[in-house]
Amino acid sequence: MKKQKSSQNPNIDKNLIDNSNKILTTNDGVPIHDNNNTLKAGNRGPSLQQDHIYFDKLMHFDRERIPERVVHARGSAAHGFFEATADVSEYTSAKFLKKGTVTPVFTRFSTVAGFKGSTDLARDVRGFSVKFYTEEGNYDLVGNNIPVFFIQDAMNFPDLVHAVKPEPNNEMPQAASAHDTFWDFISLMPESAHMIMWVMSDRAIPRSLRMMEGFGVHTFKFVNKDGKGTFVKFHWRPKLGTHSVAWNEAQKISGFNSDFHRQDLWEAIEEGNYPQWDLGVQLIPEEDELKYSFDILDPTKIIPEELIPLKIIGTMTLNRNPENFFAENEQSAFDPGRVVPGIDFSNDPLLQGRIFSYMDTQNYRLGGPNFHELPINRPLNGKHNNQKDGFGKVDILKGAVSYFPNSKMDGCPYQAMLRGEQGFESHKEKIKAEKVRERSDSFADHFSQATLFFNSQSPEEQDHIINALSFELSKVKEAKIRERVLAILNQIEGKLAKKVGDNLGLTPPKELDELTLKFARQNHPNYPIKPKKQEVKKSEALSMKVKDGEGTIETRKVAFLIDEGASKSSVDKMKSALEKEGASAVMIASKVGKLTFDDGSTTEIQHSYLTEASVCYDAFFTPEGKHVKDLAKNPDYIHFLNEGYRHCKAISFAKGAEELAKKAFIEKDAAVIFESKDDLHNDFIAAMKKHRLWEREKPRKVPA
Ligand code: HDE
Repeated sequence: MKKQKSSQNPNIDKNLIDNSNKILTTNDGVPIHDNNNTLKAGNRGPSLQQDHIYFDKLMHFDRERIPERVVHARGSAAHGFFEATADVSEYTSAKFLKKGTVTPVFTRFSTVAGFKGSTDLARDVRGFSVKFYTEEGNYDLVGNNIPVFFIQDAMNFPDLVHAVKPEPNNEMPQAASAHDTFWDFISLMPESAHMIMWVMSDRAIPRSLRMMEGFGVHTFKFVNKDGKGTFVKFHWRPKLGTHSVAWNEAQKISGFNSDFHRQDLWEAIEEGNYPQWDLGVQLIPEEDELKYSFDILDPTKIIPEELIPLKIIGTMTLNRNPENFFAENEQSAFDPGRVVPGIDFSNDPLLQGRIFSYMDTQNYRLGGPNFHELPINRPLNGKHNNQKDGFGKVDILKGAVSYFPNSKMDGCPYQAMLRGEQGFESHKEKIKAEKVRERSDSFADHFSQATLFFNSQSPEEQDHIINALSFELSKVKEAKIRERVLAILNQIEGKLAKKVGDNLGLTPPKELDELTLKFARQNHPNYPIKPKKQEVKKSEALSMKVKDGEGTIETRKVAFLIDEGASKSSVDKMKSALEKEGASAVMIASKVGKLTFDDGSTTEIQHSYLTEASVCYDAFFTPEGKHVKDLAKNPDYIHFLNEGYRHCKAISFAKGAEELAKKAFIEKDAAVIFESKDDLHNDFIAAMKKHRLWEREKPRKVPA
């Protein structure tokens, strides 16, 4: 897909600095004659205090770091636009959702627990934040790639984060939940059971940021022009499908290329392969607020799509990489409290707590209250108010008036209501309540949806969850913590608990641990409370398995495994078949540099079996040619293949190259394509469309 870079952010363009053909200056614009030597008393003497040029440079350098985000520190971001495609005026007056409206966006994806320099492929939730620069101010949809959360009340958030982050005494482990403090916390918080199923599933190790769903998580409210509210859940659906890597693969990618996701997003946009997501909403009439077996205000619950299907209301396209990581990605400030007319909050206690935290942390992280004036955060429709001064003020407010009401400026900036215009109005809601610190018992069903998630997975996906839990819990040193978690798993699904228990050499306790119950009873004195009958037992949307006849290979990278003397026509035929479907071919050989094909033509090789890893590719093709006998003796080639086979990827061999499969550990299956037995190009593409043949894992785990 090649698209015109349409909607861009003029605030970014206006502030770009281009140094080409410019003289080097100090921060005050004074031209610098010598940028190599400090000012000294004699060329071997001490430095002088009057060296304003050196001080100017070092003063800035010494302050070049700002605090990283306390969570979601590592992120990758891009600009783009959102186009509204459906009429939702019945539900919301938000102007950017009016059918046909195009709104610039800035989107940041992140991992949660790791530091700014940690690996992209950590097992973790991914942040999915979108800033819409609408004509009525900025709207931030600050979501995740998982539709539920660990906790129900914001009061527990710092504890959750302290538990998952590296332990405070030795700052280990980095970007990993596989340690005692995280699982200790989880074992005492049964409300996290549903989220744990998602985080232990392959959702937590995406193939690409371009292949993840996004969710607003909380229930929000749409408000229409008559002030009528409708509850709404937001979903982003990637056009490329939702896909993940294998855990063994994720660990290896972290070693080979810890920027794997960042690079993938950057390169796709540079190449014009602009990632796209549809925005879907689930709409819940206000009168149905209490209709379901779960509470729609509880952020540990989904609304199954079988109950309320998605309505697609627009599409987001990311089509421009940032010019500068710090100015755009690092200084961007997302805040779920930033809503525009037509969108409001629900009373989800987690969401309510978030409304304070983001602006507060941004005030600190970005050095004061004027972070809204940074180009990346500035609303495109301009801002007009009497909030003046403070660190780093950029705007220059004209005139003597900075108060309201005033007569000297004709009451300006004026309130929307004074001139009959639309401003943000909070949705009117009747509240009759006592002031309490309590949790509603409608939040007390901690396991039914965890069971729904597990039961909705394919058998292979279930195995991955079992393996992930076994991996994580095996890193936990304290046996009691493992046992408490096993007891929780037993409430979700007996077989699941038993299999994880077997891997850990433990029998899962039948009942929740006394300590777990003690903590749960702080919120629900009668815990456990019998759950209501579930409306849905299995939900297709929760599985990532590609359905028959679906799937795309667009933007997938196929490694062509070649060497001197490979057949040019065999390579070209496969390459053009793949390119027709939007995939690309990367040549890999024994050596980097020039390679000669059988017809005497040459190509430049950038990656060799030694310097590149199979985990960076989606599928493999070995063409025919004289290179076959050399490859048969090349252990790095054999390792490449075996690893790809272990990770359940599609592998194809042209005629004459098929014997190489035997040298490796490879046996014929639905995603191993032999030209003599299959339709080489079409069957290879069909296997790739399925993403992975996960069924291969069970009978034949490869020693790779
Ligand atoms: Fe966040 N979260 N969070 N969070 N969150 C932050 O804000 C917080 C929660 C999410 O790309 C922080 O500017 C509290 C849920 C994303 O810049 C901080 C609670 C969801 C990002 C903060 C939550 C998220 C953040 C850290 C519980 C999914 C990255 C830096 C009440 C719906 C935004 C910052 C970006 C970042 C607080 C729970 C998503 C500390 C108190 C649930 C995607 O303010």
